[in-house]
Amino acid sequence: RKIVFVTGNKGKFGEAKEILAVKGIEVIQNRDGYPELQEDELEPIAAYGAKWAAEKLGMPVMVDDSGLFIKALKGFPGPYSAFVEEKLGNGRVLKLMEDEKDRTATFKSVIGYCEPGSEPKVFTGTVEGKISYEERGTGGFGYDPIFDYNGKTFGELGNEEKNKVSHRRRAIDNFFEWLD
Ligand code: ITT
Ligand code: NA
Repeated sequence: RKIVFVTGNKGKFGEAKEILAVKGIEVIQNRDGYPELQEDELEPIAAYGAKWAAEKLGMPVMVDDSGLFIKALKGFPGPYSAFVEEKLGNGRVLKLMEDEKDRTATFKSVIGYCEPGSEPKVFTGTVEGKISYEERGTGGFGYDPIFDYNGKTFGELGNEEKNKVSHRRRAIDNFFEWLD
């Protein structure tokens, strides 16, 4: 089975490719993008994007809309995670969190999947962690160096370890269960 993964994010693609290879699914990256709705929730963004891209490409398509939801910041950056990562970066997020005692945060990944002529499906995965006090580790991508999971940041975990417990892994497991 082959699935086109529409994403411009190399880190996301690499992880999905590794996770799905174990399940015997080949993923092909397409970097053409899709219109991202302005919504408070990731689910409708992923559903709309998958449907749009499936019809455009005429092939089964998956997308992954993800984000970091920080409790003390009322869920920010959430659906704005890509914008905040690009414009502000991890250092500025840590600055916002400077005086916050509650470091609780949730990483969330929503996989949108659609076959041409069908309705899109969405599959969610989350992982709970804490925002670290400084950036640690050089692995992964994006917010990984500031997301502490049981004492180690995702940047300090190897790819293999991150892929066992990550939001993306959990979303892909749900997706695979449905595909099967
Ligand atoms: P697409 O082309 O797939 O949309 P993107 O990077 O724009 O790629 P999103 O719109 O879903 O992705 O934004 C999610 C943001 O959260 C983005 O800055 C990612 O780098 C970051 N992110 C997502 N998953 C992550 C993970 O597993 N570890 C660290 N950061 C992550
Ligand atoms: Na994006």
